[in-house]
Amino acid sequence: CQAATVKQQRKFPDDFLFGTATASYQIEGAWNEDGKGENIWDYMTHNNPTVIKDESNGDIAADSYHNYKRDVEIMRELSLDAYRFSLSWSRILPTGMANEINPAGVEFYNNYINEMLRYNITPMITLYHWDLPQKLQELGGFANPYISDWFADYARVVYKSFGDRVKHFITFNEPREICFEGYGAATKAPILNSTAIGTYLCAKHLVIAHAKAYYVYDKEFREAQGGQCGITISVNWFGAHTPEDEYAAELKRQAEWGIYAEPIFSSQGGFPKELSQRIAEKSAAQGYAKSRLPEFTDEEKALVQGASDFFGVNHYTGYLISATQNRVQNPVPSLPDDVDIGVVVPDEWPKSASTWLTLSPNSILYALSHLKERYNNPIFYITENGWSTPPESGLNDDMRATYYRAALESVLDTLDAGVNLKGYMAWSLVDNFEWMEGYTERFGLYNVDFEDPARTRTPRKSAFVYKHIVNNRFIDHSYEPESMIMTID
Ligand code: PNW
Repeated sequence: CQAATVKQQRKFPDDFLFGTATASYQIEGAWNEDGKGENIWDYMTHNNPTVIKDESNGDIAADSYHNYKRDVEIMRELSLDAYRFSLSWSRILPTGMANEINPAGVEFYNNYINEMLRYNITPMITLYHWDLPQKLQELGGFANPYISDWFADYARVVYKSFGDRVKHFITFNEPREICFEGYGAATKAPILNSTAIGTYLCAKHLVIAHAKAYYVYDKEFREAQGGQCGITISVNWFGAHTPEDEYAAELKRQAEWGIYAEPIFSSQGGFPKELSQRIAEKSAAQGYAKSRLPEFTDEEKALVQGASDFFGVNHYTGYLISATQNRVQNPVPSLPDDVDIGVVVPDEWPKSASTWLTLSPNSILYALSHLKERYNNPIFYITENGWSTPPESGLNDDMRATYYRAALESVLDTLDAGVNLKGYMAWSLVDNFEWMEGYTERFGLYNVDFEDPARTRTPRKSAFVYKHIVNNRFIDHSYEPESMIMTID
């Protein structure tokens, strides 16, 4: 019918950036080559291998350190406009401190960037995607307020080395996963499990570190380099299960992303109000002299507020939040106990290979419309979005193609709703080390053969589907690849 045809022909703007994303520890390998220092994932996986589901690690991973030219060739096969990747801090600064730069590390990233630029692919750099130099962890990592100075010094080296050619910098990938999973729980390195205050201490120090790195760019480099500096926050959608659950859903949103977004993007600055109040009340009842959530000084609040040129959003899924149903026993005290809500996932939402990831209809539109209203429509990039399959499903990944088409329809709805969204990065270019899940879950548009020393990459069906959308700027739901042979257009 007419209406359906019109909908199918909705187009992505010509200047909309389509790309894919990866992270250093998940793809590079070469963990101790050419002067790279040890990071917290090297340390944890080597000293505590059983924390990873298949007891694997990123020592070799997809070996992108030696395959970077093939990776850029894949970007060309996919007709990508952009590529988001992260830098390994300890490859550039082996001890984490800026007094000693590893020239081979800088050279590797120069080669990688120059190879992308040769083919007109816009590089987007993430400075920190979870692989802290181990030496800095030994000093407390994000629990030490000096992390903000160490990070700003590292950022200066990065802008100075690459900013002549790279115009998009993202300071941190996913503060929630760094702070809650790494410090407040034990589900990411450094598995501190400091449930009472770990998340909150890290949150404060991390947003200050972001702001200091932002101002290094703003004051020392922007004029000469003319780029942008932002942050990527994981924003899944948390909707109310029933109208009575709206407050519970709001608390959950504040605990998941508001705690990092509000200090930077809100007009008043500081931590989100309802969450701060809840933590203060619980802390008092638990006998603490002060709230477990540290406050910002006025000076810190002013430093952080407004310190970003764009809002990077990693979005994968949605959940329904209930004040009463499905509540679980959490450690006391902890962030989950402070929030104390239940999560409902309807049975009809298709399931991926990851426990946390279902296809939640329209979740991109819900999440980004909410952020647009709350934070006065800043520039947004979707810096990650993707779907996992089990290793045995190989190159046949119809469900990933279904997921990407649904997600990109939601992106079109989001553009129609007036959200200032400038690009979309699929997670991920190739299969890689999926953190605590090792190699048991695959996110790649390309399969990687991890048994093969060459780590051969082969396109999945979804790679052809994504390429077709990128090339044609619309979503053809009936497109089927004619063969599985990929070429460069
Ligand atoms: C992201 N959640 O993490 C990371 O940035 C990637 O490194 C990772 O490989 C990818 O997603 C897939 O997991 C997330 O619980 C971790 O909603 C957890 C969630 C979302 C993203």
